[in-house]
Amino acid sequence: MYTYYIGIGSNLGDREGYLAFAVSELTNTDGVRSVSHSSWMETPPWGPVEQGPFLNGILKVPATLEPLAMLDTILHIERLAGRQREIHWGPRTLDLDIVWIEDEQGHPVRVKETTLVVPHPYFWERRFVLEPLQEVYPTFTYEGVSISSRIEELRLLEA
Ligand code: A4P
Ligand code: MG
Repeated sequence: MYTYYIGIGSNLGDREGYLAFAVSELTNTDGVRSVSHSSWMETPPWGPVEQGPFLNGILKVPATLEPLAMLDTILHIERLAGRQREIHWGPRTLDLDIVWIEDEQGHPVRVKETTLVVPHPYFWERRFVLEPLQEVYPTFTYEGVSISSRIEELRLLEA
């Protein structure tokens, strides 16, 4: 059994509907035990692409699926939501990214495959990931730094 922390975001169309769709599809996936999630947060677009605001959150998903099988699952759900891959970092109906994985003992699981890198390479730089992650995992620490102090640091950097 693994615990997956999956970043979810949408900034096109019925954003809330797409997030609810992803929760329901994942809940009905074989090998997924349950899906709980943070609140949905309205966030300004991050990165170089000019685009509308996102609705973001984090899903907490205990599952027996291996990481590459979980990746296939979320890519399939993105496709069902009509996701088209055009602009890198650009607008999307639904984006699902595996941010963090723990094994049954609560140890981090690291993955470095051509199609999957976990922890997600930018997660520690992004408030739109860390703020909802803090809701579902308040004791989270990364390389000795607590999630609350990292969020504070990012807020100061952006101010
Ligand atoms: N891939 C590798 N590692 C992973 C992982 N940990 N989780 C591969 C999921 N996929 C992973 O992704 C391309 C490929 O990455 C996948 O096929 C998989 O094999 P993609 O979703 O098609 O590409 P993308 O979305 O253009 O890139 P990426 O890196 O997912 O974009 P990001 O980093 O998600 O950035 N601002 C706000 N406020 N909120 C947002 O949610 N999102 C983005 C997109 C930009 N700005 C944003 C937000
Ligand atoms: Mg993605």
